[in-house]
Amino acid sequence: MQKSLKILLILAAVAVVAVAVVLIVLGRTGAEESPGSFDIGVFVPGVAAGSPLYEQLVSGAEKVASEREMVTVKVIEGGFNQGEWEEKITSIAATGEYEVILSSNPSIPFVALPVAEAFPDQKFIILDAIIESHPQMYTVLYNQVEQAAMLGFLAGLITKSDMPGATPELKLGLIAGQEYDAMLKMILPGFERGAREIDPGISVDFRVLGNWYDANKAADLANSMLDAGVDVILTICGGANQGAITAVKERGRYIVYMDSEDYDLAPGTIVGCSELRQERLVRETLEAAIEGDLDWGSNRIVNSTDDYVAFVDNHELYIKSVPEDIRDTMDSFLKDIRSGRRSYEVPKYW
Ligand code: RBF
Repeated sequence: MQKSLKILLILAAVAVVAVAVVLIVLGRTGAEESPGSFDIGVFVPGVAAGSPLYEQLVSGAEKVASEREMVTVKVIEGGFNQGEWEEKITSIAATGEYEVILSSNPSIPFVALPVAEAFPDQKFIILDAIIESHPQMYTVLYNQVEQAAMLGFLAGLITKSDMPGATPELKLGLIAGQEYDAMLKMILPGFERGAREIDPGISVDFRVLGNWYDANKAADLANSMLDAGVDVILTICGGANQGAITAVKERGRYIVYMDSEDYDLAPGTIVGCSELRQERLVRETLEAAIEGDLDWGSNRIVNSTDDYVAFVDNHELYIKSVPEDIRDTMDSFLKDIRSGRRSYEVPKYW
């Protein structure tokens, strides 16, 4: 009886050791695989749908993951309550899973500062943003003076034209989701500068929505501008853009659009798009990070001469909607910008 109990105990001990060995081996295998993998946490500061730069942020990262076996992407939408963003980025960093947190928006380097301090191994790639020098961050700013100037120049030509929606007043409009440095130091002044190259008497009615989603309020703002004689509106308010576009379309006036080639959203109403090649920038930057070639702590400004900022003039709806004489004037203006003969400096506002 005692002997069989002993045998039973020995067998149980052997079983425990065997299970432990199996678990250790499995664990090792897992640990051996992870050093080769590159995991990217994409933090969308808002929601991706309807915000062109965020859509490109996600698609660029997903393309990189689809091309490289060891790369994974997890997209986390931060939502519209900006007060929660730091906490959400903290919980992404706290997992310790992501080689890089990728995001896009001028406020994110500063929202992420305390997170970087709490997690000194966490790296951040932040596009559409700039921070002086932070060893855990890499930022890229688009020259949006230039981007907005291209649209201002076109809008100036249209407001002076005899196109059916052009009013006698020399008034343009800009609707912004909120006020922020890139808007006040680059986009608004760039839009005004481009327009005033056509006529110094052109004014820009600047309105702030207060959020990035309220399409009804964006329509109200657009309508009040249209009532005052505005004929071309630049709308930069994310998901709320649709409200402004619909209002402008109903009144037969015009929209110029930022960040993506979106003439199809409202053919004949959207008469100019200046694109940011964010998807390309996401891909190039992530590839450099994966290869270990990214210069952490540095920043970069990209523009038209390197084709990260581009007016889309080869789209059939641009050619169809905008009269030939205006397109001809745009042509030579764009040639000057692309070649660097005409340039718009980014003022150092950070
Ligand atoms: N742009 C969007 O299209 N959608 C957004 O939800 C959005 N949220 C923003 C939040 C903050 C705090 C800031 C500073 C900018 C935001 N932008 C947003 C603007 C975006 O960064 C960029 O300036 C515009 O898309 C024009 O290129």
